[in-house]
Amino acid sequence: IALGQSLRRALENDELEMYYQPQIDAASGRIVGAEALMRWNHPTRGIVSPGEFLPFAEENGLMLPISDWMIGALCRDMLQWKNICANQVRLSLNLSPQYLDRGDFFEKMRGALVRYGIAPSQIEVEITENICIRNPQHAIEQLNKLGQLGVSVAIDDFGTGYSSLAYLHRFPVHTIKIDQSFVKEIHDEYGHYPVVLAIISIARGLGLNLIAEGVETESQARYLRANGCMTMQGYLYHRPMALPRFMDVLRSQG
Ligand code: G
Ligand code: G
Ligand code: MN
Ligand code: NA
Repeated sequence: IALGQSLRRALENDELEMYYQPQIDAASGRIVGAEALMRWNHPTRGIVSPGEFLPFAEENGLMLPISDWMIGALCRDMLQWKNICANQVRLSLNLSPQYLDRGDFFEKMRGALVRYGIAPSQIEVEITENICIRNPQHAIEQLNKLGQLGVSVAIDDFGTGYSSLAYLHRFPVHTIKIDQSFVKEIHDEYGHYPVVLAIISIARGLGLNLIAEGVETESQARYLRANGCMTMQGYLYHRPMALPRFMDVLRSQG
């Protein structure tokens, strides 16, 4: 339908833009990473979120060109912010399973990193647990390919999808992200939230990094921190923002 057609045009007209949401180390208060989130600056509808247009992209064969565009855009943006914070801020990007299914994603990504001179260790790729549903063996191969690229891998929305617990220790995974639905349930820092504690304990047991998403209140941050989750992402700290603002925020933390 109409959105699909105009999405094609949006790519050509440069209407897509990457936003950045900082990830904060609770101990130091410093920005240690940023998640890249896509936005569509639609000429009449204003800013459209990827939740609305990525499903169209998937159905209309636009996911691959959009992902290729995104990787180039991220590399160009990173070159700018590298001047401010050297290599202290890692970039997380979301890759759709469709993109990973394409045989040449490895070459595409490696090509972009080499072309822009970006160290793969500065990149984390977020995938959802559901990548394992169809074919766990294939998923392991894709994750191994990401590992060979030298980027790290985060499981996004952890705990909401297909339970990959049986595979987690076999996957080359570095980070799990506590889904915001679990964080939302934390209303009282003195309460007891067993699902959150279980996820923290899984991460600790497997030696994985942990990031809490959707942190909106001080109580949530205090509860997470008291229980050993030290990296936070959410409106309490920063909303996703366009590159110029993000660079201002990086500058202001010195
Ligand atoms: O930022 P927002 O809440 O609108 O994002 C909605 C969803 O879209 C999230 O689940 C997020 O993971 C996904 N998303 C955001 N940016 C990208 C992107 O660049 N690529 C892919 N594949 N998904 C994205
Ligand atoms: O699926 P994924 O986890 O990649 O999506 C993250 C989404 O959550 C983004 O669309 C982002 O805009 C949104 N988000 C980030 N922080 C918060 C928050 O504190 N509260 C809410 N409600 N959404 C958030
Ligand atoms: Mn994500
Ligand atoms: Na998530």
